[in-house]
Amino acid sequence: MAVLCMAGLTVQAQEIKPGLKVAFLPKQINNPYSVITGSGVTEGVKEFKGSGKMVGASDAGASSQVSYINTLITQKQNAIVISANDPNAILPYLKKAAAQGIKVVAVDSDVGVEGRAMFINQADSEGIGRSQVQLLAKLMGGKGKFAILSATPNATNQNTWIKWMEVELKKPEYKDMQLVKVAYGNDDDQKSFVETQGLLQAYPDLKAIISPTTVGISAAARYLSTSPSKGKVIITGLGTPNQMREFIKNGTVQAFQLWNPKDLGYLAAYAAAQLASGNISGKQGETFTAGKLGKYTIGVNGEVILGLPTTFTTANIDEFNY
Ligand code: RAM
Repeated sequence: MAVLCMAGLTVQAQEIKPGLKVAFLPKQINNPYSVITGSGVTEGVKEFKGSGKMVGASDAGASSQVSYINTLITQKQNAIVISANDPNAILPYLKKAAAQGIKVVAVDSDVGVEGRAMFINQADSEGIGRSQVQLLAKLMGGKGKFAILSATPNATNQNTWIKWMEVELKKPEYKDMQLVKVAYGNDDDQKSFVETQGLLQAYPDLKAIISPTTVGISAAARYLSTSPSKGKVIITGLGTPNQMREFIKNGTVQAFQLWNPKDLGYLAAYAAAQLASGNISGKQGETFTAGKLGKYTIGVNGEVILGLPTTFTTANIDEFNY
């Protein structure tokens, strides 16, 4: 950290060391959401003149990230940016990485405080969970049966959001809404598609499916778009505008939400670099700059929040391209 003296003021400039090796290990490599987040990581790494890469398995399996972490340790990466499929499965390996001086930053789906120095969260988890229910209630007219189509059963992010959905659902205004089932599509397109079909068959009077995963919501919308339930059953949740555009345009989906995954990756790359440069340690109250996104303050348990999610409808979907 250099100290600059400007007009009598002492300012601490956070210089990022050149040549830092930053690896991004998403939940799965072929998920369009991961690809967009990865492009944000790459943009950040280029700006601070590091070398970046994205590695990972094509499935979101509980232990599929382990061998990649081991390889990144061997390669002596300066930082690992990771989104957890199953925090327990990877914790010992992340501890090993940290013991060798590698800075670990969780992004999107936390690995737990013991496994990382910081967690870059897309938005406040409570806010995501509650606003998902608020949107669902609006679309359902506050009445009827609905199911959740989630990602993997141990995904930290989806489980936290579902917990907050359940808290929100206890409010009296939702008394006529009934959650009948939480199904898991494992962030696998085909499994999510089949689970959607199963839900519609098992609950013929199902009024809505809420899927807080970009893989689930797009598979569910694809199933619904050619089924007799189109226009009758509501699908909402978290999706990317590019994957959901056709379903908004053809009337299968009315509204869904998301943040900008590219900004999320960009912010995580800067956090990793600031840690690896020794400018921050991940403690609450520390601040750091993240290029064009500006200044962030580290919150409780090393958490940093990107910003607010957006709701996409036919009125604004064409303003977004990711
Ligand atoms: C999927 C993944 C990811 C989640 C998004 C909303 O792509 O499960 O972790 O943040 O959906």
